Amino acid sequence: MKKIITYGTYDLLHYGHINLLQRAKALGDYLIVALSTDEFNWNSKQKKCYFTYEQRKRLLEAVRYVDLVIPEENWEQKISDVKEFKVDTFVMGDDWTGKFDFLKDYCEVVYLPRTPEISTTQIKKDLK
Ligand code: C2G
Repeated sequence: MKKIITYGTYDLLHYGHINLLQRAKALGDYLIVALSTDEFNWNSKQKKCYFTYEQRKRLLEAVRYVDLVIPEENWEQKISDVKEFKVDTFVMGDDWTGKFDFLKDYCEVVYLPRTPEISTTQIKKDLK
């Protein structure tokens, strides 16, 4: 069974996120999403989420491409996650290209093109 992992905040879940999850799952058989906790978002990514971790987790668990949701609590957990879950491929959108190449010692690293025009920031701006 080929296991894929990806990381993110996934707040105000939108079709750009779904496009990423769909393509990530297509690379294997089992997709793990490491979902940024509220504390990690606030302390390390300066992101204030609209939905709480539990709400964002529930939304992701309802997505057909997602098999497991685990918490992302810090920047340092990726290597141990890859080892613990026996991950074959790490996937991120290409806004992160190169940033996680250190994982190539442990698994395949794939950066997928982002979906243009849509972002949580844009949604919040438009709603204003
Ligand atoms: N994404 C995308 N297209 C968009 C918006 C987002 O493909 N229009 C992708 C991002 O590239 C990322 C995933 O969807 O792979 C989740 O996006 P965010 O929730 O913004 O994740 P981010 O804040 O970048 O967190 O340790 C890694 C970080 O947790 C990544």
